[in-house]
Amino acid sequence: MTGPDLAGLAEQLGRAADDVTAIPQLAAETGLDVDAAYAVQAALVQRRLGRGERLVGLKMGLTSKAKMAQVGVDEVIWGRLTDLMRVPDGGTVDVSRFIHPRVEPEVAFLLDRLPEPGEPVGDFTDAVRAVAPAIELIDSRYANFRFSLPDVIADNTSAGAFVVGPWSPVPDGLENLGVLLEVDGRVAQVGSTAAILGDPRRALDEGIRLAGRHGVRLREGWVFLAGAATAAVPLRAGAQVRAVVEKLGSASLRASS
Ligand code: 0L1
Ligand code: MG
Repeated sequence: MTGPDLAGLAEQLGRAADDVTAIPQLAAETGLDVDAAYAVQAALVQRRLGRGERLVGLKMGLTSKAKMAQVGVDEVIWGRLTDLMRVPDGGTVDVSRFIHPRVEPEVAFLLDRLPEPGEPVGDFTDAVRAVAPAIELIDSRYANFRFSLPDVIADNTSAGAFVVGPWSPVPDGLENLGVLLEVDGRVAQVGSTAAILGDPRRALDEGIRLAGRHGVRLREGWVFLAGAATAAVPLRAGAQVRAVVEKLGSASLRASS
């Protein structure tokens, strides 16, 4: 019996993103499981690297109960970030590149020296050089933003774009900082960094552990998106978005009209 055509699935997902056209879910039809889905994700991102993009970090997904409830999936997942996904703080995102974009407020880490996979992070401030408020733009390549766990993993955890605000030294506590997502100056979501696995620092342990299972080692200088503190909100053309994290400041983007 042959397994799913992993390269073919990566190609379908890559074309969906290129053509800005949603596709039906793939996993149920093809018998894709979680391990095979991470292999599809690797091939999908390799397709981008083949076009000259560079790997610049890793993101965690579904780290909060709000996010899990929003998409009906209940496991923490991880995906890859490339340089082309990064939008400067205060910059404009071309929304015509995305199918049904949503934005969510996050906390970003700038990685320093990291332990081997399987070893505990130990002192967080040895592993993380700086912390920043961030916005992630997610965009599922599946119709109606609906997917199973293997589907969303294969789709690089809906990664679309991200903005990182100003870096600060790691503050004393990160586990219960207030978070706001504003759209056009109005509060759209309110949350706390406690929603990110109880403490965003835990997301790094999980990222090292889960990515390590697939042979991926986090690198010094990478950006690590720890996960969203609230549910995501649809990004409309022309919207001005700001994520504010207590003690860390804010990050912002504008959606092209
Ligand atoms: O970053 C995230 O939490 C997204 C993970 C995938 C689920 C979604 O698309 O909302
Ligand atoms: Mg996210």
